[in-house]
Amino acid sequence: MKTLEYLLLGSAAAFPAGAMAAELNLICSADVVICEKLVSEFETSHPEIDVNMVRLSSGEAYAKVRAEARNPQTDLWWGGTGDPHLQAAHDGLSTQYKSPMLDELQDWARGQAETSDYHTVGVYSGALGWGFNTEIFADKGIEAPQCWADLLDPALKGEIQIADPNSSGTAYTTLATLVQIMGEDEAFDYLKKMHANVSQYTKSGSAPVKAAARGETGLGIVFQHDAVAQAVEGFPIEVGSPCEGTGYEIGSMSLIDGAQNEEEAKIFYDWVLTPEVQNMMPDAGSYQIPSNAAATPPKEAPDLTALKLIDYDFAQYGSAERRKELLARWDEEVGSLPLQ
Ligand code: S7P
Repeated sequence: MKTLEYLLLGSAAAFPAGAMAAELNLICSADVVICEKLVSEFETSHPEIDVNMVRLSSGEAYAKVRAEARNPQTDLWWGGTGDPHLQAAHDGLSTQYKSPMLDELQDWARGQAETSDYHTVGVYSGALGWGFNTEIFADKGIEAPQCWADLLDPALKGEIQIADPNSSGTAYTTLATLVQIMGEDEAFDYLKKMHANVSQYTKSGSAPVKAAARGETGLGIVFQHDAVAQAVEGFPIEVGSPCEGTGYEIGSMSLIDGAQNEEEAKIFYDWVLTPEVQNMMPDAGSYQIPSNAAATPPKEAPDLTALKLIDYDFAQYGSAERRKELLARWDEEVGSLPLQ
């Protein structure tokens, strides 16, 4: 992400003429604003390393890492929901790394490392829910939804957006959450009924609440922190947390097996787990709970201890078999239905 001008002028003191900058090829699966902030802060503090970053949704990132398995072009995958990181670990696409920062992390972040035999680690956490546009709801006289069941209200016809779980970790977390709350057959019945209210399945997980913020749809099923981000920006968005309970993510990070720039990847890995870096996340509109126990959770972040969280089974729903099975069933029974 360095400009030509920087390379020619700004780095002159750091690099003798003819010296090549070290590189890091990074996939970033959180919101693009935080991805760009992390890259620019890292390059400022480590001017010797030039970061090539691509922003991809969690499922797309997994697909890229998998497609590159024989000739890895990616060194490090930061952010995005934990399930596809666990699947990558299971598939041997990521490699074991025990960061010296591990002891500083919250139990849930270390737990993610233990579940994957240290092939991935938790970087942040956040709960699923929705954000709805209070002006659209008031104009149309729609009651604020309290529960997953309320999203089947015919008054919401054409007013819901959610991402496609094949590309989006947020939407896969929703699918896995509903299966854990309702049972698999009941969850698919529910999703087929809710389909009548869905106007679009987006590629990225946070797009639905961005659309709701701009008045393009009434409600987006998203991580609550992504709805908070829109409300903080001043959009008429209210955050909802389902009464039946809800799932949550352990956003994760994985070092890619066979990375061409493994040393640089480890430098970024350790750096991004520090409290100083995690405390910068709200500056980029990112309101998840940080994984370093010494970092300060943003004051705007939903208080996860006050929510009705399910005991999300990360090992099962991050397993390659279960994820493939649920996505195939979603394609066949929900994704194939015509939009109204
Ligand atoms: O915006 C932050 C965030 O919600 O984005 C990640 C998400 O998985 C990326 O979007 P996709 O659903 O498109 O994969 C979350 O990990 C993160 O909290």
